[in-house]
Amino acid sequence: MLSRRETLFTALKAACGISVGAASPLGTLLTGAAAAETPARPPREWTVPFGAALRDGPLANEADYRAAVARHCAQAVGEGGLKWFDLRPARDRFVFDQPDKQLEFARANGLELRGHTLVWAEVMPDWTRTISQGEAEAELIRHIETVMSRYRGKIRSWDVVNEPIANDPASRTHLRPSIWQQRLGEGHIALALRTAARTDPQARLIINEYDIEFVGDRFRRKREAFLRLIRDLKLRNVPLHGIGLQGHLRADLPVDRDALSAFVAEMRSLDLEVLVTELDVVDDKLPAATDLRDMMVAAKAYEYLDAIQAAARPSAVLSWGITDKYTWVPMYFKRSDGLPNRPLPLDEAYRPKPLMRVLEHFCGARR
Ligand code: 9MR
Repeated sequence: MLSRRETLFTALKAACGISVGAASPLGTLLTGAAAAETPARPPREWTVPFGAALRDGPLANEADYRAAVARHCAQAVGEGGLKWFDLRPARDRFVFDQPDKQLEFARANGLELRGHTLVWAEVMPDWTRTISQGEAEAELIRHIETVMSRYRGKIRSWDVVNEPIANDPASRTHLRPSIWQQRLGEGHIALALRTAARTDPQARLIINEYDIEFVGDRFRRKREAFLRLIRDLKLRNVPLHGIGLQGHLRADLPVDRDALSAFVAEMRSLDLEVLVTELDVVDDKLPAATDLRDMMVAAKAYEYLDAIQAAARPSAVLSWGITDKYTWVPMYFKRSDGLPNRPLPLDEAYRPKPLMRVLEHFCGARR
């Protein structure tokens, strides 16, 4: 009779063509109730710091949530809080309550808090539409100076610019439309980075982007456009220390291993650090069965992290949430069978899933 493990591997092969040897490292990582039984690795033992995005509701109201983050993470980042929409309800008001609370929690638990984000086309408050072309430069500078100086020496790594490349770039110079792009052109990116460097010379300045990793024409164009922007900034000596690969993986899309490794190698050759900033695995198209689905999610993250690791060790890996209980995924990728999505390292009861073991494998001390 087939063991549970063999049955799962057979199903995995049938569902997504991934062939896993029972004794292979991936096989060991993917299977077994052991995922739930393995004690969490204390964050201080991570060689690549692992972290997660924080959601403010449960952070304020749920002891289990706080305990899970403190137990598993060495880093954290606000899922919201530092975005313009949250921080700037009106032109003359900055509201720092959320990020202040995140920082307090991070510091109390020995976590490094990352800053997300200073420049992004999305979730801009309505009043920003009234910023004129003549005012845009001063407004952007004021925002970055005000926010970064408040957290100087406390938040040491910033997604200064988030998602600068067009969703489906028609050319290598095709950037995402935003009020900054409309008012100031591409120069707003260098302006933001220079302002950030002046405001906090010690901070690590990062540009963060998504959809860099898959097979397909749109993803190739996205990589090329991102690479063009990064090379251009480096060539002009604009301060930039690294890039963030968001890593919102689609379980149904194959990772372009060679292209992703080559991209990471190119970043390293430009002396840039590479972070994985928003890892999760979108499981809307996966089979319903929980065991199999969790394995497929973990296998996808393995495929991705292995391709990055083949070129360079990332300087941190953060998932976009810690528990399936709180995830953005159903906002865009609800399952048609009505089952809850399972994109994150811990299940809704805070039990580690196979994805957590994959993360421990890549980030853990014994590697
Ligand atoms: O997960 C975030 C969600 O809760 C917010 O409503 C949304 C808008 O602020 O942003 C989500 O986070 C996004 C991140 O900031 C940038 N990359 C994509 C993330 C998922 O949409």
